[in-house]
Amino acid sequence: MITATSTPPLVLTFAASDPTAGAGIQADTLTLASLGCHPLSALTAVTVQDTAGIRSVHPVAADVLEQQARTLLADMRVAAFKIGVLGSVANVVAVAGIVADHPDIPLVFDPVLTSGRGDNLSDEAIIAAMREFLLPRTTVLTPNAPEARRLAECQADEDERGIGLCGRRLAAMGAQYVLITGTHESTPEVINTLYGRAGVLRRDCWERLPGSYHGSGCTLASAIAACLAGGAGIEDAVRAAQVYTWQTLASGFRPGRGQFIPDRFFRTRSAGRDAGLNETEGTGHGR
Ligand code: PXL
Repeated sequence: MITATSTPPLVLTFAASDPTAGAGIQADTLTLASLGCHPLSALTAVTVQDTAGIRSVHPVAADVLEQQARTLLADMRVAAFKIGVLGSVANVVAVAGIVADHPDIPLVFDPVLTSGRGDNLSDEAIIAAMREFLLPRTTVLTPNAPEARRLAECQADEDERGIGLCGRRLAAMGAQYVLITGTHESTPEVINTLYGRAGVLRRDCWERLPGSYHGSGCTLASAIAACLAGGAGIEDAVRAAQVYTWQTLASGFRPGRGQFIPDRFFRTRSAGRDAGLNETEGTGHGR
């Protein structure tokens, strides 16, 4: 007999495929699942990449993207949206139209402009479309400091006042909350600052880890979406998502010749290790 169990919170992510599963839709899916949500996805683009860099980006046609999302939304009650790489101006406009039809669903927008390795993921036309169509509908915007400067058109210094100007400007452009991450800044610790319409709401400092990570921004934004979908308030969601993300990075692994990948299943894997399930040598071989 099949028994119905309760449905976990549903989070719909609009993102591009990253075959390494370091970033993109795979990163979102892993993060959302590990935090107890059910991940729905609308694919915006296909990338060809390995852990060392991106070879090419192939946007999905806007009408196909739109059909994916609208089909899901007609069937299921989504608790939060998360947006990552969109791939084209037409895709920005299509996603903006979809989320505008669901104004009560919180929206976490990670405005990815380049990869951590410097590959371009959004040109100036896409950035202009993000400003015009998506920022005014965003609940939590999660740029890193260089993205915040470009998006806000603000040549701000690295100091608190400089980056604070970008945060306030992005809030004035329509985002309800702006979490600017400090990974790319030269401070000894990583300082992440949350701005609201009235200014700074909280500032969190994190030990700077030595590795170079692929997908930390996707992990953070998806974790915020998962917490919001689970009913947390903005500040609690932002705090809990940072704790989780830092732990995934501290447990990160290097599967290839390039960057480290955050381990979104660090809890399951350490529990498995404790139970002796991940042992690669010793007993248990079939031959
Ligand atoms: O980490 C940002 C990001 C998001 N989405 C995709 C990516 C990257 C970075 O490389 O490839 C698909």
